[in-house]
Amino acid sequence: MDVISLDARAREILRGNDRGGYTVPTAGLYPYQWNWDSMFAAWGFATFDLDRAWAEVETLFAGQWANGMVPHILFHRPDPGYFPGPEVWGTDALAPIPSSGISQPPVAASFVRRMWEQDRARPEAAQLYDKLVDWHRWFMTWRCKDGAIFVTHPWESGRDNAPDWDTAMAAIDPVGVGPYTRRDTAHVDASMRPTKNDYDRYIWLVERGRRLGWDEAAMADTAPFRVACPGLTFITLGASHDLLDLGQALGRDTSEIADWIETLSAGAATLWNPELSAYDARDLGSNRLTGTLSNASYLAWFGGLGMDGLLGNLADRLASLPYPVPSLDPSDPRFDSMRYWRGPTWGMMNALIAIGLSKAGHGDVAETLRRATAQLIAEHGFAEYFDPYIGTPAGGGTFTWTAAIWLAWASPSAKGGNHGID
Ligand code: 9WN
Repeated sequence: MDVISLDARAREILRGNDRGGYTVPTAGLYPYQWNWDSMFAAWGFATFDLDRAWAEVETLFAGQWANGMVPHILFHRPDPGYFPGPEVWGTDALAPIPSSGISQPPVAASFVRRMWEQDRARPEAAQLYDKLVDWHRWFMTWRCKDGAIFVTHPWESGRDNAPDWDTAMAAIDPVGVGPYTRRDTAHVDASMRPTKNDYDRYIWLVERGRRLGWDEAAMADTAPFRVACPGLTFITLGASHDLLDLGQALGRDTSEIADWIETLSAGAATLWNPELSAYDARDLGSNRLTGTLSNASYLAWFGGLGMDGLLGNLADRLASLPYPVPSLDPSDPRFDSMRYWRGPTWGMMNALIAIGLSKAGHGDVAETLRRATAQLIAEHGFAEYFDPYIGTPAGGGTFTWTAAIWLAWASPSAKGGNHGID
């Protein structure tokens, strides 16, 4: 397929996954609005329909809780094809739109900033600004320890079965969970998905939150799962930089955001693993680093940071693999090239890594990554994720965020936002 046809196909995928004001990640497997997927969708829509792009963000923020949390899933319409649905989460008393009880990486401010730059006369960014600040404040209040952002459920990281969580997950005894029926393995081969062991613990954590009424203070007491996440830390940090710039342009007092940036920039050091020469996750239960070099480690530049050694490490990866960046270091014994966040390449992570590289002045490396991602999608389609060695498409097909990052960044026709990725 040539570039014009690929661009047209990507737009067709976004339109096809549009359910009216929100976009599903892919039909069947994920029938609801997911938080960070939606923000990539907005970035993609913004390349050809800015009205629709803003509508996506507004629909997501219509689901914001009074405490500032923006849920990771909004269950706009009932759908029996996904488990766990709203009845399992039990958030009715708190959620303006039926939703999950946890959040997801707050990339929103970064894409809102880009959309605002496309047309500064539009009112949406100013209208959303306070909601974005409230959400970031929720992360800083309830998910920040020693300056790093932690997850209370693997789903909150967006990297569900990443090895970062293995030790903390193993410490959970999922007593009393279920019985339940998974739906994901009816859509996708089980070898590409998390295991039953993982799911028992995912559901056990949801049942615990529900039992505690999703009261953050109550859940923080004796929290069974708390892992500081490099992805969440760097995304919250990078998005805070964008929020601060936006706030200043809107004439707001941004001192609180400046404090968050300082806290997170210093706190990221607690995730540096000298043995890996990379940022790692830290299990707050044992206070130990997890020994994991993931694609989230390379989001440091997105957060405005970077460390000697990290760039060389990434350059090696780009040179040695046909379809980088793998979600786990291939030399790690836990690497599995087709299993979700334990090896496969994710186009949207590549886009975030490249945005960071460009911001940090490593435009040449960002361009290498863009070309590799464009080749992967052109050869293997708009899948959810891909085998990093042979490019085999995996997970769901006709995937929203893969189509979106194609349009906004990977396609040779993309303008690349305002960071010169073209
Ligand atoms: C649970 C929708 C979501 C993404 C996540 C990805 C996967 C869900 C699942 O799909 O998670 O939230 O059921 O597997 O890991 O990043 O937002 O695409």
